[in-house]
Amino acid sequence: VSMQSACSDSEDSFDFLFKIILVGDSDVGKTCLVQSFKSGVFMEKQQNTIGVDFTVQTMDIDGKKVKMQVWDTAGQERFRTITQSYYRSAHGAVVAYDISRRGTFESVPHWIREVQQYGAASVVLVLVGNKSDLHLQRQVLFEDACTLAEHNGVLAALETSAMEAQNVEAAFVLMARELMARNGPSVAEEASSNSNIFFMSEIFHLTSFQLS
Ligand SMILES: Nc1nc2c(ncn2[C@@H]2O[C@H](COP(=O)(O)OP(=O)(O)O)[C@@H](O)[C@H]2O)c(=O)[nH]1
Ligand SMILES: [Mg+2]
Repeated sequence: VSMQSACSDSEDSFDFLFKIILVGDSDVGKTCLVQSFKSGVFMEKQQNTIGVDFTVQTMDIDGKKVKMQVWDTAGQERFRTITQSYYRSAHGAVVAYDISRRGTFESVPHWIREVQQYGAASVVLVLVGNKSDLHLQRQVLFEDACTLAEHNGVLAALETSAMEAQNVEAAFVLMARELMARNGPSVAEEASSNSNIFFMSEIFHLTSFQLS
């Protein structure tokens, strides 16, 4: 799998192209997260898109043009039957749960196993506790998410709110930075000195995760 393309002068040129998949139980807000990442807009009701498999978002990260191809499910996760091809050739996976529904957090190991079973061994995992705006209904401690992340080889854990556009971009940026670091030595040097990366070794020093 080639992650890095040659740079060209065309408008569609990019330095990196990554396929990112979203997994997690129904209604945790996966589609809203993609929507928020793509447009910065929260839409209350998300249709299950049929025919459209992914959205593309291009970002400028550390002076590189990074194209993120973000794949969302079409609601099949309700039956826990996401097709294996969904996982194939993914570089990164966002494993999402809802901080106000404990059951969705308890499903996280299942989703991580699916990614590890059907995806490449090198897939970068980021654990996202969505709906952080519902903190009054919180059923999952951030500390528990960190512990789970640490025990499952997950790059980082963070809490997001698609509704309030909190940390959504951060989740994708830290995923992209890690993938860039793995695929370009010059980028890795830059990235290691950047405080925006929160690896598991650092995350325990944070009680809340805030980028902007
Ligand atoms: N309060 C709150 N609700 C959210 C948030 N993200 C999504 N939702 C709601 O959660 C429900 C499920 O969202 P959706 O994106 O369709 O979940 P999916 O099944 O995982 O794709 C919808 O009613 C959304 O409006 C969030 O950050 N905060
Ligand atoms: Mg959805």
